[in-house]
Amino acid sequence: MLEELKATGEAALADIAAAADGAELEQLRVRYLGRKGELTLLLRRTGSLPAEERPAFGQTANQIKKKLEAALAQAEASLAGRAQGPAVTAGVDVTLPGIKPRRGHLHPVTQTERAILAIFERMGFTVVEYPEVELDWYCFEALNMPPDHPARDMQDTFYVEEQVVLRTHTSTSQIRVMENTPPPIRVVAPGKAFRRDSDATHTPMFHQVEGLMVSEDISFAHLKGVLIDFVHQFFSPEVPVRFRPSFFPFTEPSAEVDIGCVVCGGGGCRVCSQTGWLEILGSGMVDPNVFINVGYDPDEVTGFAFGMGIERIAMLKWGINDLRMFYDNDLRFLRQF
Ligand code: 2NM
Repeated sequence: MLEELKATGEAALADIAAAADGAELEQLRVRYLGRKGELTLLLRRTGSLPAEERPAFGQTANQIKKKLEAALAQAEASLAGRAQGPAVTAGVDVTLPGIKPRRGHLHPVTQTERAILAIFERMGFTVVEYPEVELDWYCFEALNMPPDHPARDMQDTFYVEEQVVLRTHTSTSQIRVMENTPPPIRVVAPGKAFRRDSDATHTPMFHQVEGLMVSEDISFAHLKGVLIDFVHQFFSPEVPVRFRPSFFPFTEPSAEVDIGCVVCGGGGCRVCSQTGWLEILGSGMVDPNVFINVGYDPDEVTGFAFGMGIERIAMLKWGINDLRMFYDNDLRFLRQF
C-alpha cells in the first residue's frame, strides 16, 4: 500500500505539471485531494494496516499531500501569470527590476540665473527678456556709446549687418523696457550676451543678469541697499561688500561691487590676485543722456542699474577655476551640481 501511495503521488505531480489551465488544476485537486480523491481514500485505509506500519504510512501520506497542495498552488500562480502574458520571452526576463533612467537636472548656469532672479523678484523686480540679435541703437547708441566709441570695435562685437549685432550685454532689454513703459520701473533682464573673445576667463557667448530701477528720487543709497542685500542673500549674510569707483558710458557715477574673497577669506590668494577682494558686478546711477534717449525727463526721474556675469558668479559660488568647463558638456563635471 505504501508503494501504491508513492505511485499515486508521482502520478498526481506529473498531472499537475502537465495541466494547461486553472480548470484542469481544479479537476486534479478533486481527483487526488477531494473528499473521494485517490489520496484521501488511501489515507482512509490507514486503519487497515498492521499497527507498526501505520505511523510511517501516515507520515508519507501527509508529506505527499503537502507536496501536491504546494504544486497545485504554484501551478495556479504560474498559469495566472501566463494568462497576462509570458513572463519570460526570448531570453529577456521581464520580471527582473528595470534599469532606472538617470534623472537630469538644470545646467549650473541656469540654476545660478534662477537663484539670482528669485532674489530680485522677492524685492519686487519683474523679469523681462528681449532678443539676442539687436539693432545698434539698443546695444550702443541709446546707451550713450556714440559711433566712435571704442566698445563698438569690430574686434569685440559680432556684426550681423551694419546696424545689426549680437548684443554684447543685456542692457539692450533695459532700453526697450524704458521705451515701452513710463516710470516707475523695476526690472531684471537675464539672457545671453556675445563678445569676440575666447580664453580661460572669456567665452564668445556668456550669460548676464542686468537690473534697473527708475523712479522719482532714486539715489545711490537705494543702489547700495538693493545690491548689498542681494550679495548677502546670494553668498552669505557675513560676506564683506565694498563699492569701488569705476566707469561705464551709461552710468554716472559708476561703481564696481567687490566681495571679500570666498577662497582665502580676505587674506590674499591666487584667485583674488592677493587683493582679498573679488569683483562680482558693475553698477551706477543711470546717465541723464540715457534717459533723454528713451524719452524720460532726467529732471523728473533718477535710477540705478547694475549688471553681472552669471558664469563668473557661479564660478565664485562653487570654486570653479575654468569658465570653459560650463560649455564642454562633460557629464562628470555637470553631474556635480
Ligand atoms: C552694468 C553696469 C552698470 C546698466 C545700465 C543700464 C541702462 F540701460 F539703464 F542704462 N542697464 N544696465 C549697467 C550699469 C550695466 O553692467 C556691468
